[in-house]
Amino acid sequence: MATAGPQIEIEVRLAADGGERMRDDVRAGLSAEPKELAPKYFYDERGSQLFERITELPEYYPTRAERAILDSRSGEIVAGAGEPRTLVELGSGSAAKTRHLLDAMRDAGCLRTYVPVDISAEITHETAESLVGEYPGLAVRGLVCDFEHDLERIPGGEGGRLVAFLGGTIGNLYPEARHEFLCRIAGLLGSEDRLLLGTDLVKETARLEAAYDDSLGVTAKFNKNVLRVLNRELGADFDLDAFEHVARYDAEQARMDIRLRSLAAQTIRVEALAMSVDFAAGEEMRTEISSKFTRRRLELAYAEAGLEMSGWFTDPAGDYALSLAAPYSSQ
Ligand code: SAH
Ligand code: AVI
Repeated sequence: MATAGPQIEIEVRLAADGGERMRDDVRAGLSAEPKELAPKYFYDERGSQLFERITELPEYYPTRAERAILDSRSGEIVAGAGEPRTLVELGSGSAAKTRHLLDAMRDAGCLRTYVPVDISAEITHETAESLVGEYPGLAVRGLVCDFEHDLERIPGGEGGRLVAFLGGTIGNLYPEARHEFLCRIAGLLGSEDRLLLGTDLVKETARLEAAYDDSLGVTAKFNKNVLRVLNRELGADFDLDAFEHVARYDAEQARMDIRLRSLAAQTIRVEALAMSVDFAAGEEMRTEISSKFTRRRLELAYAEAGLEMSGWFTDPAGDYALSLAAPYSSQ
């Protein structure tokens, strides 16, 4: 446990395995056909900063749409969640939009504890420091971990918890992993707890593809950042200029499919894995999916995981949705 001040406690679960999980993931991903890397490896300090820049791009509407909903409906959301004392946030990042929820909890007089849960240590520490300054009396109990593995370490809380998973990050999980994740969340929620989930909604292909292939090339840099991470962490020798960013909407699967395409035939050495990997010219390696939802599809996903939707909030254009959900037994 690392304690960063009287009101901040941050538990760091990463590196406990000496990077073994990353080596296993990358070895499996680079040996697979087609090759694939997990999106969680985008988010070192630079990756988190690039994501923050993405959220400000004119083409990237999800952050603005979610902020608009939180800005106008946080009071209702907090009331619908039973005025919880603890806000747990999965994939919290800079918690920029979270302030709306914290404000509403403070205004309702229920705010006690904020629990940011993120894989990026740097941004979690920065977020914790900023928030204790902004919300006098707030206790921050952070967890730096991979939320697909360490969800059960999230602290409990008296007086109800709101578990927020914002930004549409659930869309970055494959359907099976998403189902498992929702089941585990359902298992964690007590009868007074609620899930608040942000999901991007299905829309026309042109807008979706523009949101993931912006004219300034920030998303391309974000995508290639995973190669930098591998160069640094695993002693790989990826040349970032030898790959290009590809972002296509797969309408059948209702998801963005984000890849890196090798511009030439090349062999990459990954020292820490004692591995050489061949790429053919034009070969694509997937680095992320980003699923898009409809209300019906989400209700089904909830039902399959033992959850029931108890609130649905969208922006005026219907681009994005926040939904509240509770375990079946508490309805
Ligand atoms: N919630 C913020 C940030 C979204 S970006 C927003 O809505 O703007 C996705 C965040 O999830 C990043 O901060 C990233 O570090 C974190 N993340 C991605 N995969 C993760 C994982 N497996 N475990 C924990 N955090 C993860
Ligand atoms: C974090 N996640 C919800 C983003 C998304 O939209 O899927 C990540 C991202 N990838 C490219 N642009 C943004």
